[in-house]
Amino acid sequence: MATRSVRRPAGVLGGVLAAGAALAIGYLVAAITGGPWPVDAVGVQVIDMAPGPVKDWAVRELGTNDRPLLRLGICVTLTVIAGLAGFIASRGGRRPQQIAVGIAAGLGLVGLAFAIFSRSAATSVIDRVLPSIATLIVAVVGMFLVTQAFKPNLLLESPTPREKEQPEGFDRRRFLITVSALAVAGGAAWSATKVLPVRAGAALRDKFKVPIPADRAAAVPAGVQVDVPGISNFVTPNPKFYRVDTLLEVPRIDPDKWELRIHGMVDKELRLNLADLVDRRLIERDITLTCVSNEIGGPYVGNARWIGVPIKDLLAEAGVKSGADAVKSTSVDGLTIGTPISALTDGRDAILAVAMNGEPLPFEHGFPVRMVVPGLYGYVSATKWLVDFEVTRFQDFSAYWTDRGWAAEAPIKTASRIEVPKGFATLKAGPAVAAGVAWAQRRGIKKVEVRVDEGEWQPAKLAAEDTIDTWRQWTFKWDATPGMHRLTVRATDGKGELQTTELAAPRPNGSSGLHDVVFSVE
Ligand SMILES: Nc1nc2c(c(=O)[nH]1)N[C@H]1C(S)=C(S)[C@@H](COP(=O)(O)O)O[C@H]1N2
Ligand SMILES: [Mo]
Repeated sequence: MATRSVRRPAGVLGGVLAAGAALAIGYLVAAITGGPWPVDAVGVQVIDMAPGPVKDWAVRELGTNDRPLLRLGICVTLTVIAGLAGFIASRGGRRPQQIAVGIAAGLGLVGLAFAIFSRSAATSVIDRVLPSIATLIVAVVGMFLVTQAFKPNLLLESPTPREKEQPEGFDRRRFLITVSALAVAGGAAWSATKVLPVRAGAALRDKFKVPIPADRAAAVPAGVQVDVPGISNFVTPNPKFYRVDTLLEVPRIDPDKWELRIHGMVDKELRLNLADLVDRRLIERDITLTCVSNEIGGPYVGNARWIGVPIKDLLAEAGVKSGADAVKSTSVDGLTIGTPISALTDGRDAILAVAMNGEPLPFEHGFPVRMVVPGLYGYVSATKWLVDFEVTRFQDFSAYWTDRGWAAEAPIKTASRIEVPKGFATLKAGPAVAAGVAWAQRRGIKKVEVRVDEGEWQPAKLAAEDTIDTWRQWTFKWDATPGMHRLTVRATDGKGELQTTELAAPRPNGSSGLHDVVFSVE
């Protein structure tokens, strides 16, 4: 029959648009409430449950791109299922219609369940469920309307005998109205999230004024930045700072509502709001952060000027009970990080940071308060969106990444990276300059050496040192002769210890081995 060929694609289109409108409207409600978009709620579970090797692969191959890809994958999966539901509905009749609406309701309920149980930054239960409830309602109503275009239309009629009296057919007009309405509603909701300042965000961050630290950092010495095109900025601009976290949404905490509880094995529990916190002695320091997931030569390292309260002051105020050897810190989304108390009290500049490069912390980097501890990889020290700080013992808990096969304690390994030339570049023959960075936070960098092909190690020229907690740039002049060449770099830390050549993958406690680049000279 003639209409069959139209009905089926129409059903699929209707199902897809119902899903699209539901997801878009859910996204808008999530933007307004700060609650989790159901897609993100599912995504967080995927992240939490992904086996280590899969996650390592995603971080390595996709980097920060794994976030949009994960969202896309979930959206596509949901939309395909909804399209299938629409296809079923296009047969007309009670059963297919029930199945289609049932599938829409089922998907919506799954989203709601994930929103309730997944890690999320939403603080109130209402915010947590509203986006999924909106999604659920639009999905069910949308799918119901789609089914209404396909005859016989018996969804709301019970007596079976009447089924025969109903004409088979396709209500084209009704279908067009429905899909147009879904497309417009979905499109409008999606556009609204782009144009309206709905993410009450910016305003929240503007509420907080960066305080003036009592103990300022010295000016960054002249000569820390080498003048070679293609080298990193010595101070990483905030928008370029690498980012590693395990949520798909970015928590947006209201600084007026933020509170930190310092408790556990302490003499006196502290509860601090943001004003209380910055009312204490503030220090300003340049500290280079590094991620344990960074591959040899990888990008997950950045250097910033931070302002914050020394953690040792807060611990002294609270009074650490004997026997405690760890702090378990928790972020607003429930992620936990374990840090040795020794690293927080041995005199290094471990801080609860409130500013990054002269601004309040960007939302992506932990606004309003995060930890920064020189010398430890981020996953054991740099808790963003910090809300809870418990003095405890390593043996009494295990943190988020420790549960996923990463070491409980992880000092940063000495590393060096070639930034110029890039691998597989083509250079002109003649005098050439290579350049890069090296880091060994807490120890500093004393020497960097470069090797051309299998030649002798030759000293690179070190740029000025800022502090032992920051990375250090270097340059190396050499004479490039035609052909394929390889440059390899190695660093020696401030204690005189050479960077290890032993090859290690990031898991469990950081990659090691020498970085090299291969390129051709013409
Ligand atoms: N709340 C929270 N804090 C977190 C993380 C996270 O996933 N969630 N990731 C940690 C890791 S693995 C690193 S390397 C640093 C990265 O900080 P950045 O994103 O500001 O560069 O933050 C740490 N703090
Ligand atoms: Mo990390």
